[in-house]
Amino acid sequence: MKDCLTLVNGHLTEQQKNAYWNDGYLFPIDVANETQAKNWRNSLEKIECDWLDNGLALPLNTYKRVNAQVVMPLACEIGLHEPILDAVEGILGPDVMLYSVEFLTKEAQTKHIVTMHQDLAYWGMGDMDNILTAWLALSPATSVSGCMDFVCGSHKNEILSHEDSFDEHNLLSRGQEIKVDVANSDKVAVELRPGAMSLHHGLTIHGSGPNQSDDRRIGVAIRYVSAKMRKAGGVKDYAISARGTFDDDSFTTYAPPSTLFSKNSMAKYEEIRTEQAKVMMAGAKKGSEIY
Ligand SMILES: O=C(O)CCC(=O)C(=O)O
Repeated sequence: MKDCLTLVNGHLTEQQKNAYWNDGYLFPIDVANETQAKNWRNSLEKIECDWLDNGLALPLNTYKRVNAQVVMPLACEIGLHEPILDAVEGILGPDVMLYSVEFLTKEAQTKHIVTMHQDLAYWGMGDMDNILTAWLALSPATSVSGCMDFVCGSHKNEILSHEDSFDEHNLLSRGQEIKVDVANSDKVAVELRPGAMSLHHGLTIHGSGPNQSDDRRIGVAIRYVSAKMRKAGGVKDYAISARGTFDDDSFTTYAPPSTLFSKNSMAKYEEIRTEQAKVMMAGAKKGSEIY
């Protein structure tokens, strides 16, 4: 595993910012110590234990897998964690919104994978440079446990053609995969210790293999947009204000939830899910739900 990058007072250096724009990613960045990462993991696992069969309108996994920040205070706590925002600000600038928090778990010794894709292929974002993903490890992310692989410089492509597989072992909503073969030698393994994160551009080609380890591989993918972001076709979307200022032209903002799965936050979740599904599942041959 590579040593974590040295930041200056928690902020990215010019050299690190340049590396992000050149390569389409940056890692490993230390944003939480071992105890903090363990506490977050424990809180997530307690929710999984308490709420698995607890009468939620949708399967628990749906809430964890997309827009968890709408209904889970834990997701907001992670998404608004200052050291993460300090690094994100170095790329997106001072006005940052929290767009989505996604808990991406691969159970020990399972076949789940993420096929090579570009995030922006289906998100309907008009603007490619004003969105990024911070992916935080809550358990060791290694080549054995199914860490992500990035393709260096691939964000310099436009959105490439993708194909939907809807494979049951694919963690992605449509099982989408770029129609280009990526050689193993072009893949950079994004190995992270718990509490470290990577940043990646929305056009960076990436995916991940199965978890062949004896521990769960737990990651939190946090999507941020800058206040400059405008969605294609003037479509409005939803976000939580994280830092700085923004106008309401493109994103409707809403407050972080104060309690887990509250009635109000569940109604907001449904509203957002319905609106986003119209964009994300446009043209899909099967189904119209996001996850
Ligand atoms: O968690 C993974 O393995 C893949 C995550 C991913 O595709 C993403 O964060 O964009």
